[in-house]
Formats: sequence, structure tokens, C-alpha cells
Amino acid sequence: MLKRLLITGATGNLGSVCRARLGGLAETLRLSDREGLGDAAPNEELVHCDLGDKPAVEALVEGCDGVVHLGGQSVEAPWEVIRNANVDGVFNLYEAARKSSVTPRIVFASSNHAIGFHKQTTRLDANALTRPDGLYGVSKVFGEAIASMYHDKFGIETASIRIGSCFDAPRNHRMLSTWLSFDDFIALIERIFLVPRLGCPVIYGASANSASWWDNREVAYLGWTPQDNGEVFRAQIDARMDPPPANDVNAVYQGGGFCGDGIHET
Ligand code: NAI
Ligand code: 15L
Repeated sequence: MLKRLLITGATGNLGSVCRARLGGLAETLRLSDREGLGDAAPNEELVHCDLGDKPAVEALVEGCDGVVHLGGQSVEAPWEVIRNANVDGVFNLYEAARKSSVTPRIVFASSNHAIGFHKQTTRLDANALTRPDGLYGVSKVFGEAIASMYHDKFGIETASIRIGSCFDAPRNHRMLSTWLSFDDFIALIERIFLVPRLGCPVIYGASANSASWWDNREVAYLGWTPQDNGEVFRAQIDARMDPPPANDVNAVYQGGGFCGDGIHET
């Protein structure tokens, strides 16, 4: 069992799920976000912190033997926003981990948008070239690179999860391939902290979707077997909307709409 597990982005969509369901992994949960965190339960410590604030992030990480790093800009945005949260913020986190009196094992919430410009006809494994589909995707490639460097140079272990679409259910036809159920996400995080040696793997964060494009054989050693399958939602989605036309970005590229968004100017 971990002593103190830090969850960044604890106010967000996935942070709220982890806050509710990862309590059993650690004696204490340290929960952080720059937005409201509500009231602390008896096993919780609440820390308001902007990830771009280096000294604050050092204090935040100190004493934690596990980190689930979910905080940050979670969709495309102007560069200054991406840079503060996902570039400076990730660098600050790893520097804090390097300087901490306890070296944490880290889960980094990467994204399918690190590989979004691969076509949906291509099957990818962890060795695939990155093909980010925007500034947000570029920032996730940066995060994976920082994780790799801090592993090789300082021995800090990170699981970079290229999360597909982690919601209660798939929301469109593309998500029948990219969906990650909350149950499978939580089970993956539990395995990441339980496995004796983690290393620095890249993992595709998707359920056992029949329509999947991703191959996780490289990380079989984690012992994670996703149980859910987006396919059970196909009829509901077909009833709600037409599939995208064959030449639409949502039908061509793995990153879907992010591939057609242009760039956010400041
Ligand atoms: P979210 O947007 O709901 O939560 C992100 C949290 O980070 C928010 O509570 C926000 O206040 C906080 N945050 C943003 N900038 C910050 C800053 N500079 N300092 C401190 N806190 C800051 O996103 P969600 O869906 O919970 O995603 C969590 C992580 O997983 C994100 O890093 C996202 O990029 C990644 N991810 C999520 C996917 C999904 O399907 N939900 C898919 C792929 C990646
Ligand atoms: C992401 O990276 C986003 O954080 C999430 O909101 C979804 O848009 C997801 O990718 C997706 O590709 O469906």
C-alpha cells in the first residue's frame, strides 16, 4: 500500500472518478487542482495549486510515493494555456519528483492525440511513431518524452497512458474504438501501482473494444485485462446519429475532430 498518493486535476472528470475510487491504494490521498476541491474526507489532504507554479508544485509532490497526474489542459487551446499547464506543469512535476525525499511512481495522463494523425486503418502498438494532431497532442508527446528522460537518467518510473475517450459511455462512432470505461481505467491504475517493476511503458488506455485500433501486447506484464467493450453501445449511437462520411476527419484519423481543428491563435 502507498503511503501518500497525489492526484492532480482532482476536480476534473477523471480526477473525480479517481478521488472516489482510488482511496484503497494509499493511506492518504493528496488531492490537488487549481479549482474548488470541496471538503476533505478523513483520509484526504487538499492542496490548491497551479501546475505552472514551480515552488508550489515542489511542495505538492514532496512526501508522495505515488502520483496520478491528471491535471492540465485537456483539449486543444492557445499555446500559452497549453504551455503553462502541460509543458511547464509537467516539467515542474518531474523536477519536484526528482528533488523529493521520496521517489514517486507516476501515472501520466497522455492522450490518443499524441498519435492522432495515424489513420484509423492502422493498428498501433507502443513502438508507433508519434503523430500529434494539435498543440495539445504535441504537449502530450512532450510529457511522454519527459517521463522517458527522467526514467533513463534518474530511475523515476512512469506509466504514460494514451487515454482514448474515458467517459461513462462512447459518445459517437469514433469512440466505439477509443472508449475507456471508468472501471477499466481504475483497474489499470491499480495494476500500475501493484506491479513490482513498472519501468516506463506507453499504454493505450482503451477498453476491450471490438473496433479497437490499438495493441497493448508490449505491456502484458502489467496483468491488466480490460473487461468492457464499446460495441455494446453501437445500436444506441446508430439510433442517435449517422456515422461520419468516409472522407470526414472523424472517419479517417484516430484523433478524429482534433485533426481538423486548425490552430488556436492567441
Ligand atoms: P478535465 O479538464 O475534466 O480535468 C483537468 C483538471 O485539470 C481540471 O480540474 C482543471 O481545473 C485542472 N487544471 C487545468 N489546468 C491546470 C493548471 N494549470 N494547474 C492546475 N490544475 C489545472 O480533464 P479530464 O477529462 O479529467 O482529463 C484528465 C487528464 O487526462 C488530462 O490531462 C487529459 O489531457 C487526459 N486525457 C483525458 C481523456 C478523457 O477522455 N477524459 C482522454 C485523453 C487524455
Ligand atoms: C482527449 O485527450 C480529451 O481530453 C477528451 O476530452 C476527449 O476529447 C478524448 O481525448 C477523445 O479523443 O475522445
